[in-house]
Amino acid sequence: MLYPQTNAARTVVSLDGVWNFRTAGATDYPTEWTDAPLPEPMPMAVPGSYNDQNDETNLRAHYGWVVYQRTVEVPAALLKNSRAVLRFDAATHAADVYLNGEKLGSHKGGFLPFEFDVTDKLKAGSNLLAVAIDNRVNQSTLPVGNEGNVAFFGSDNAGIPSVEAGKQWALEHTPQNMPNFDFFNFAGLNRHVELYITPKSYIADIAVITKSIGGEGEPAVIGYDVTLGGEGAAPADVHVSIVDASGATVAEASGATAGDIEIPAAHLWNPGAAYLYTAVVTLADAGEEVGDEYRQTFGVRTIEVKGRQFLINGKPFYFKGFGKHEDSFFHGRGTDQVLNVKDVSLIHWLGANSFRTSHYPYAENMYDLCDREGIVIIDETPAVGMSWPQYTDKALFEHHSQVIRDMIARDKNHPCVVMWSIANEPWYDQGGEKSENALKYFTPLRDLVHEVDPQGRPATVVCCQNDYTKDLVTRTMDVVCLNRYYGWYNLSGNLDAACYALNVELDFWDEIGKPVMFTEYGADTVEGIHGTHGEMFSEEYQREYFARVDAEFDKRDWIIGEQLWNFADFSTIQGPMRVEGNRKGILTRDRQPKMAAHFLRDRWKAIPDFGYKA
Ligand code: GCB
Repeated sequence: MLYPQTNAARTVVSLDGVWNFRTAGATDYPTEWTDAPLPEPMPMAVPGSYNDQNDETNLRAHYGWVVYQRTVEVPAALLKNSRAVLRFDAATHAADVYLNGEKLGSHKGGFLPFEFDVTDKLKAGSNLLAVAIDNRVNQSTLPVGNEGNVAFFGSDNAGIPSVEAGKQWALEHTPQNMPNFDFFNFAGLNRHVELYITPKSYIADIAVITKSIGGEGEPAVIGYDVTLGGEGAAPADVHVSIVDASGATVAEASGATAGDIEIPAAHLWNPGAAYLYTAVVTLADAGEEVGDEYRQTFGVRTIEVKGRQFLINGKPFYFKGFGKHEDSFFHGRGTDQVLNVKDVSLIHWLGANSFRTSHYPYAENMYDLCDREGIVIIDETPAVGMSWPQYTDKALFEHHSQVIRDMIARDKNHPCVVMWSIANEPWYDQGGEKSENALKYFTPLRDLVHEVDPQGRPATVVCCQNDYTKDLVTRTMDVVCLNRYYGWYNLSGNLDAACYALNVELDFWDEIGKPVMFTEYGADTVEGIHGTHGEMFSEEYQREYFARVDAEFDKRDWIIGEQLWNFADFSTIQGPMRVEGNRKGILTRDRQPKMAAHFLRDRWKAIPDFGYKA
C-alpha cells in the first residue's frame, strides 16, 4: 500500500487538526452521532491518543467506544475527473467510518493503515466525517487482552470467595481494559488522516527488490513490480526512471509493469551510511487529462541469514540497540515528528544502529527517517500477549495472517527493515500438545512471511523467558530472538547467579546452531536512585547489569546482536510493579540519559556495525 504523496499528478489534503470528540458506550455508540453534529463535543487533536488530552474526563480509564467528527471542505476542482480516497494511517483498535451519514466500512487492528474509495461519495463543499473507535482488547484482538477484569478477580488472593461472581460484578460496575501486554492502551486516531486524489487510472502499488549487487560503485540489478488500478491503464503506459540522490536519472525502463533494471555504478544502502534512490514511476496519459505518477524511494542492499551470521550486503552485521515504544507525554502513542527526529538523534548519540518496533508496526514517518539515517529496523506485528488456547483459534489465525500481509504490504520497500517479527512473547513452552499446537500455529505464519515479502527477508518470533527445552517454535525461526531477564525477574539482584543461569541457557542455544540475538534484557531504574553497591532500581544496578550481561554476549561469536529493553521509560497500566510506568529505559520518558546510557554509549561506539565477531 503506497503512502499518499503530492506530486505532478496527485494531491494530498491533510485532515489533521482539532476534531470534535465524545466518549460513547462500552459496547456501542449512538447512531445519531454519525450523521449529525456531535452534541457538546470536546476538542481532540489528531494525530494523538485521546487518553491524556483532557483533564475533566478520565480518558485513561475509558473502556469501549468514542466518536470523532469533523467537516471536510472540498474544492469542486479537486473532484473533476479524479479518484478520491480517504486514508487512515491507523485507528486504535477498531473503527467504523461514516461520510455524510453513510457507513463506508469498518477496520479491525490499531496499527496499520486502511482506506476507502470515496470518489462517488464526496461532495464539493462541506462533508461530515465521523469515525467511531473501540479501544477494547480481548482474546480475538491483536494485541491480546482479557475481558471481564480477569486479572482483578482471577487470582486466589483477590479477597473474595467467588471468582466468577467477582468477574460479573466487575463487568457490570467497573468495566475496563485488562491488556495482556505491558504498555498503556493508548487509543484513538494516533496517526495522520488524509484525503488523497489520484487520476482515475492510477498506480496502485510498487515493489522494488535488490536482485544482485557488486561492491560499492559497481553495477547492481534491481527488480520492479507495478500494480495498476482503475480502467484504461495498460502495461505499455508504464515508465520507470531510477533517480539518484543528486537528482540524476541513472537508469530507465518502459512498457512493462515488471522487470529488471541495472544501475551501472550503484551506491549501496548500509547501516550508518544510507543512500537512497527514487523510482519515479509514471503512467502515460491513458485517455485522461493527466497520467499518474508515484515517487518511491528505495535502497540498494541485500539481506541474508547464512550459517550463524546475519548479512547485510554480504557482510556480518551486529545489532546494537533496543526495543522502543511510540510513547510520549500528552501525545500518548500519537505520531510526533519532533519526537521521532529527537529519538533518531539519540540513537546516533548512543552509537546504536538498530531497534525493534516493539510491539506493533510504527507510523510510516519513522521508517522514512530510518531509511534516510541508516538505522536498521526489526518490524513487529501487534501480536503480543498470546497464549496456548489461542493457537487453535482459526479466526485469530486468519486475523494474524492478514496483519502480516498488511504490514509487509505497507513496509516492503523500506531498506531500513531487515527482519519481520511475527509476534512478541507468545506463551508456548508448556510441552506436549500445547507446544505442538503452537508450532502448528507459527510455522505457516513464518512461511507466509517468506511467501509475501518480495525481498525475502528473514522471519522471527521473539520468545519470552521460558522453559526453552519445551519451546518448539523459537528454534524453527530464521533468527532466534530471546527476551531474558536473568538478574531482574529471575534471580533478582544477584548478577553472579544471573550470569551462571544465562550461560546454562546459552549452552543450549549453541547446540541448536542458529544465529541468536537478544531482543530484550534490562532492569527497572528510577533516575536519581543511587547506592555504593547498586541494588535493584538504582542507576548503578542498571549499569552493572548491562556490563555483566553484555560481557557474556561477547564470549560467543554466534550472538549477532544486543537490543536491550528499553530505549526510554514508557507508560503502562497501573500495577504494583510499575512506578509511573515501566522504568527499564536507559533514557527517562523525557529522553534524559540514566547512568547506563553513558556506559552503553562507550560500549557501542567501540563496536563496529560489521565484522564485530568475524
Ligand atoms: C517483556 C515484554 C515487554 C515488557 C518487559 C518488562 O518481556 O516483552 O513488553 O515491557 O518484558 O519490562 O517486563
